[in-house]
Amino acid sequence: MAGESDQKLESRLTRTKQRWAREGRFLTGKTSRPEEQRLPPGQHLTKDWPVLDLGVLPQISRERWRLDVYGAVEHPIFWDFLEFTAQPQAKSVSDIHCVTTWSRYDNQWEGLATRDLLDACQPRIEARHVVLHSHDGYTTNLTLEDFAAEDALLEHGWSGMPLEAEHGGPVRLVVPHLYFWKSAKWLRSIEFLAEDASGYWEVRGYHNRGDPWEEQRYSGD
Ligand SMILES: Nc1nc2c(c(=O)[nH]1)N[C@H]1C(S)=C(S)[C@@H](COP(=O)(O)O)O[C@H]1N2
Ligand SMILES: [Mo]
Repeated sequence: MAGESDQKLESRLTRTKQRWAREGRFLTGKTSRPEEQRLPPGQHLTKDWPVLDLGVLPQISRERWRLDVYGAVEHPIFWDFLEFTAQPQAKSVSDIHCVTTWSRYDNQWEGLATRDLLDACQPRIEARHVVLHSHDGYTTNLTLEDFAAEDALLEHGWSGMPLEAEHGGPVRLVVPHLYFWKSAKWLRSIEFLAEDASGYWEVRGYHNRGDPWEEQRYSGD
C-alpha cells in the first residue's frame, strides 16, 4: 500500500499541509472545552461546506459499493449497500472541525452508528485500534474507543439526501469529536487491529488522535 500508490497521492495540497505540520501553523496554544465554548481554539465558522481531499474523486455507485470489515473481529462483514442500509438506522446532528481551521455547525447525518457495527462484527478482546481504508487510497487510524463514540456514524445521508460523491458518498465515516481528517470519505473497508497503524496524514506530521478541543493538530502537539 505504501510507496508507489502513495506517491500518486502527493498533491501540492499534501506538500503544503505537511509544511504546516512542520511549522505548527494555526496553533493558538489555547485549549477549551465544548461546555464552555462551541468553537474550538483556532477555528472559524463557515456556512458552506468545503470539499477537502487528495484531489481524486472515486465514482462508486451504490450498486457497486461494498463494505469489508476484517481483522480482529469474531464476525467479518461483507455487505453490499442494501445489506448495509438494512442495519439499524441512526440520525445525528453534529459540528465539523477541519484542521485547516474551518468549522461547520449543525450537520444532519444519517447512517449506521459505529456502535451498531461493533455489535454486528464483535471485535475480539485484543482489538484496540481501527484503520479506515478508502477508495482513493486514503487511510486513517482511530482507537477503538474513539471509533465507538456515541455520535460516530457510517454516514450515507446528509440533510435528508444521499451523501454526495464529493463529500465521500456512497458512505463515509463521521467522528464529530475529532478533526475531520479522521472521517474517511468513500469508505471501502474497516480493519480492526491489536496494534496501532498510522494513516495517510498521521505519517505526514498530523496528530495521532486529533482532538480539536485540545488543539491536537500536529504530531508532537
Ligand atoms: N478518503 C478520503 N477521506 C478523507 C480525505 C481524503 O482525502 N480522502 N480527507 C480528509 C480531510 S483532510 C477532511 S478535512 C475531510 C473533508 O471532508 P469534506 O470534503 O466532505 O469536507 O475528509 C477527510 N476524509
Ligand atoms: Mo482536513
